[in-house]
Amino acid sequence: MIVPIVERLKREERQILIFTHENPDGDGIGSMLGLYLFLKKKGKDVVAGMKDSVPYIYNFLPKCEEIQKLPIDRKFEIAILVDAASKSRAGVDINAKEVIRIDHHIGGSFESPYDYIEVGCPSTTYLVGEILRHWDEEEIDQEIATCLYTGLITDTGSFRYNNTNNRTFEMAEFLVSKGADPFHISKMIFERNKLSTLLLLQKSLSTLELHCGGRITLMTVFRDFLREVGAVEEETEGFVNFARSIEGVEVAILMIQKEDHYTWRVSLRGKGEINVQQIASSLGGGGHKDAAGCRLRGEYSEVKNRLIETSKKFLKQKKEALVV
Ligand SMILES: [Mn+2]
Repeated sequence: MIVPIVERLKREERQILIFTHENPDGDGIGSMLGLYLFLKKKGKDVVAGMKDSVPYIYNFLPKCEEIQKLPIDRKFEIAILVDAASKSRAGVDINAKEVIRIDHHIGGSFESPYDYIEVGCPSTTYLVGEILRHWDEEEIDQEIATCLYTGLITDTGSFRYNNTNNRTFEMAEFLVSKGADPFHISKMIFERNKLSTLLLLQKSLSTLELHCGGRITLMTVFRDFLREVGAVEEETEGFVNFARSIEGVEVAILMIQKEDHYTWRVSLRGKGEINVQQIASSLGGGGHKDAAGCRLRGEYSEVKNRLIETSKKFLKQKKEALVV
């Protein structure tokens, strides 16, 4: 329901915090900034914040330098969480009396009666776009459109994934009519690679393993790789898609080793019938049907085997379901 959140934000006169998940992607930052810029134009007292700094590939986004680093030592009356299933995904404590969630992830917690959640939506920026269009289409300018378009293309893999449909293109058309420049935005995100990113990809590809007759692929980014090529963790964005791109792959897994060498950030991507969100959630994570993630702790081979065995189990279940 779009009316409650729009009416609520129109009425709000206190300071509003907008925040997103840690390791932010184009959709998280795009939704946060798009909403932030619009609310500012409407005269609202608004702060945008996240745990991490803005990743290099998104540093072209308008006013991204205004994003504050969380935690902020202040209590907010109201906060808006975008593109995350629960406020714990922020990676820091959020000191807010009330949290409203705008999101398209499966499951997650309901934070407020004003939540605007639609699981079938291509991106959270799509939902923010709907809210702003419902409120005041005239106020959507080139900067806001650029932020929202960014989330739309990053979450749909540049209109390639199965969340791409007529609604995706209708929103893209609208945002382009408001000044979003598809060529410029794609160039800024995808055509400014650092050499260190390519060297990191080279090392990571050398770890590629195929399991279950090529239906499962797994790649690892060890902490040492980052040090050896002078890269940072955010440069691994999109690596998992190389593992998924191989013919016949149904589940692609990327393991990223954290600073303690014992914690692993895991990305899962699906292709076809399999629902990787179920795999992730059985391991304490979450996400969407084709893109999900979780965090695991343990020795490398132990965590790797757990991921492969769990994926196998879900592939087997899928096969049995098809036979029945
Ligand atoms: Mn998203």
